[in-house]
Amino acid sequence: METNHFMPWEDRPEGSKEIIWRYSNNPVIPRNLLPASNSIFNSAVVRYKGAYAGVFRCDDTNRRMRLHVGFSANGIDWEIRPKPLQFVCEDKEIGRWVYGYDPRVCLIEDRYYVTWCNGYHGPTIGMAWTTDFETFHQLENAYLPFNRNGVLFPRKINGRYAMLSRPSDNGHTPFGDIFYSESPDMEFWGRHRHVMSPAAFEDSAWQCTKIGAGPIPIETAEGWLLIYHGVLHSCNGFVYSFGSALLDLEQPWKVKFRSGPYLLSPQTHYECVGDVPNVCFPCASLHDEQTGRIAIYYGCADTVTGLAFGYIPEIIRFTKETSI
Ligand code: BMA
Repeated sequence: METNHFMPWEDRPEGSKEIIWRYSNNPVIPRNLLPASNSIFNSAVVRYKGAYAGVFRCDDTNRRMRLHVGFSANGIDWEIRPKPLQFVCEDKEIGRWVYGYDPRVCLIEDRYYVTWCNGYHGPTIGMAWTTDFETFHQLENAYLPFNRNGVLFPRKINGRYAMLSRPSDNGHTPFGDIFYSESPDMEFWGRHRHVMSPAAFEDSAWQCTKIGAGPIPIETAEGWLLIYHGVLHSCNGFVYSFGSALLDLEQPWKVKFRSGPYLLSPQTHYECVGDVPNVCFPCASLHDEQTGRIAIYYGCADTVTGLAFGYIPEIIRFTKETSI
């Protein structure tokens, strides 16, 4: 059980009725925090040793997609290592670095597992674990290409590790459903189940082109709370927003509720203007069970990292009341 109250937090602005509100000092991570970073976004943050650690997507000034390790005392001010993360891998074929992006980090028992979109003849889900954020042991890729948005559950379900993913194509995929897979050992993934398709345009247009899991799902009495991104294909290109769903605790491929309205969509300058305009892309959250507080880290316009806050019980109520 979570007892640590120490997490980044800012109260809902006075007069606001928003379920999710933005940190007033967004973006928390600027694009040029590193000497050679073009952009830092779509990144993963976890509690670590009474403070915070993270794996960050840093695109460099060659526009190569790299992962970097970072540390923070308060979850707001980050020190990111300038040197890209290098995985230790027993298999040369798998360990050969091509590109990596959109990391998630999930604590399961005593290991922090990193999943990311890993270049191996196209994007697939790379896997690694660490206990100290120094040595990262790379495992086999979970799936065949093409796949993105591999998101682990924080405990075994029915005796097996569990992961959501989003089969895709080799480009800017114009489709995408969320699937569930199980593994006895973090190497062999199977028993694939369909979770969710994009919504019908008439019901919920922000999520009608493709969807993908965001932060690690949170276990609640009402089911797994999943924050996920959804995409609308407008006449100016893709628009990435995010919403919420509740998945069955023992059979997480069964969707109990799914929000019709988005929780957050690109509306501020730093979400609407950047290398890829109109993107809010959540990859991590911190929460506190006692107060119900949640802090969501999300990539903004593929350029910087933002932070938004809310209360889990309010998000659950919203998900149920607006469910499609
Ligand atoms: C997706 C991923 C994300 C990115 C988004 C918007 O396909 O590549 O990394 O944030 O597109 O460009």
